[in-house]
Amino acid sequence: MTQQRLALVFLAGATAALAASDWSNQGIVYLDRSPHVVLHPVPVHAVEIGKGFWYGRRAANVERSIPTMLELLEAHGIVENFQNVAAHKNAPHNGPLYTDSDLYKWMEAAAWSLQSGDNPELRRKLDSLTQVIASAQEPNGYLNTYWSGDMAPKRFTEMYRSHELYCLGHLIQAGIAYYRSTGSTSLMNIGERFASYLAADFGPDKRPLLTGHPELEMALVELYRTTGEAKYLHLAGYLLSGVETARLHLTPSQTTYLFSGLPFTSRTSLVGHAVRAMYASSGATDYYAETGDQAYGKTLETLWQDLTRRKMYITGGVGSRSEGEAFGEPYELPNDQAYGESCAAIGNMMWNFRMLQVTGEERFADVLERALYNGVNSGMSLDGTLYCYRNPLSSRGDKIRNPWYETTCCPPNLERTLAELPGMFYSTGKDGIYAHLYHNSRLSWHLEDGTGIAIEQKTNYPWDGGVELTVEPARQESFTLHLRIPAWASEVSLSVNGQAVNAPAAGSYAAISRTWKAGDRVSLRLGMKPAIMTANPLIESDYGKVAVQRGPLIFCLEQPDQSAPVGDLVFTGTREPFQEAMHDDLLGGIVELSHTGGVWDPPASAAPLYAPLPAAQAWARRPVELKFIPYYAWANRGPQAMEVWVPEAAPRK
Ligand code: FUB
Ligand code: ZN
Repeated sequence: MTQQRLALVFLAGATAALAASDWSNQGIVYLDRSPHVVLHPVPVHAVEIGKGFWYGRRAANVERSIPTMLELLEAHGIVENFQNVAAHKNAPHNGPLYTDSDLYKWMEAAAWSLQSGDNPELRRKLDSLTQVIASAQEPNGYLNTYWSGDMAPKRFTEMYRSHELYCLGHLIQAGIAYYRSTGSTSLMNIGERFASYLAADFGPDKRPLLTGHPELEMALVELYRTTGEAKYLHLAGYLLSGVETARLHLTPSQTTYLFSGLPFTSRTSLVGHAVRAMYASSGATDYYAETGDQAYGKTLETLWQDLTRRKMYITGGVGSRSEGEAFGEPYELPNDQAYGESCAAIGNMMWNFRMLQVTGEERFADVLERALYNGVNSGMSLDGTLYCYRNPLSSRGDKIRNPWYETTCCPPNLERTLAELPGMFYSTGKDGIYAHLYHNSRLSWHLEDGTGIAIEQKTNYPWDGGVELTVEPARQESFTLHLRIPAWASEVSLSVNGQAVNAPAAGSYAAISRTWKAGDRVSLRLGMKPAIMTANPLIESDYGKVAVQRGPLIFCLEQPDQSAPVGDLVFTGTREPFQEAMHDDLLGGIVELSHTGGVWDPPASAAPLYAPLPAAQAWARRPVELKFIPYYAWANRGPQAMEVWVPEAAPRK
């Protein structure tokens, strides 16, 4: 344990209800006692992220995003809402009715960030905010600044839209994060008091309850894991059981949109509000991890197939329609109109992270990584101060990044995701350890038999697919090191202490079983040949188009790098190679890909709207070089035209 962790253990001694070793050992989800999982994620503090891709993103998060977001939350009166309720001032509520959750999400981000670097000032801020929040809580545990004062009589009467339980879910998650980072239960206790009130007063034989916006389900399961109180697991099960459709007079269109209010196990496809569906699926996976209820396992698999075969963008983004922030029909994946809310891509990651722990199957890590590097990563600007709410895959140059949104759910969600990221790198399993993500980093943890282990990764991932790992068990020990071989890897080679080992196929974990000793070296090479990707022909918006993927990154054409308008460009010569160049001074340091292409000449805008085929075929196109940048980096040079899917055409004279 580092000095900093020791200091925190000491600091927390006075307030921790559970044993110190307990809280500091818990990951972003704590599965050590969960009977139906294969893997157990390591805590955030166990992985120190070294220089490289995520180092800069996470530094911007801690140095700029987290501090400026608190200033904005304060400036918009979000903290004041709690002060007003505490002071019984019947003042107008600031922000939308769910905005308590934005502060809670910010607190969760700040709390997880403490595990990668203590910050006494931030801890003091979290403590003082905790006091403000506590002072707004009612004696029976109820807490929501919107449904207070004049609105109090309407509590629990409009749960299809009230977000009372959604806000509580975020409060509990923030409290758990703070507990796991410092041992202080003060914030978690506030959430627990509210959850305890719900468990006592609501249920099948009592008052009916509905999450309306799923979120509380996963928070309750995590609260159960943290406190051992079974009533929270039962409450989560009751919410997922969706038995209150009739008592709450819910209509079919409500239960579709809300992804709540019907039995989760009756769902056969992803419909309605995308964030709600992703959070519900995450909560249901948590519930399955504790109960092993096969009906949940079956439904989760069905929904995952629906997601990955019919409804997910190549960026890992989800949610096709602006109207209702919703999933569309199968294969309805428009590029410019894409909703692709940052929160939905984060929900996709959260769900796949949980499915990975439950099953140990690599396919879930692939989706997690796809969303992380692309549809989530695009959500925050490189300097950490501007955010995307929508993440389209095509743009004519609309302004897409803003410092603040009236509905500001995405910015603190992105912040908490970056803060907790080290907790997604490794898991332990009964026979050894699993590496899911690659980056310069050092793991300091232990195997499940208690043997200490450190793993040093040296790599330039995701720019380069070479990863050198040095394994340092505390004593010579037989176990299996499972290394993820992503499905995208164009070639794979593997050696241990210089001796080649049979590498498994892409899309699996390489299981290296041996007696390990300190200093053993593993060399992994993942081919990152740029791939020209095509879409299922049923995706109308991508028909006749190609996208470019290299390693985990999806690329795009952005206007500043092109010699002609992006909308006039076509991809040609699919057998020709890409040129790859690392530019340290472009967009924070990226690999840029160049490929042959064509441009309409004269420009397409000069062509008639419709023309007979021979006339169109005679339309000239001159060769041009296309320059691709990673998708996540777009819109960092102001609003710009951009395309992920580029029309593909045979070369013409
Ligand atoms: O409703 C609360 C949050 O605001 C949702 O998660 C987002 O999709 C946005 O609607
Ligand atoms: Zn959002």
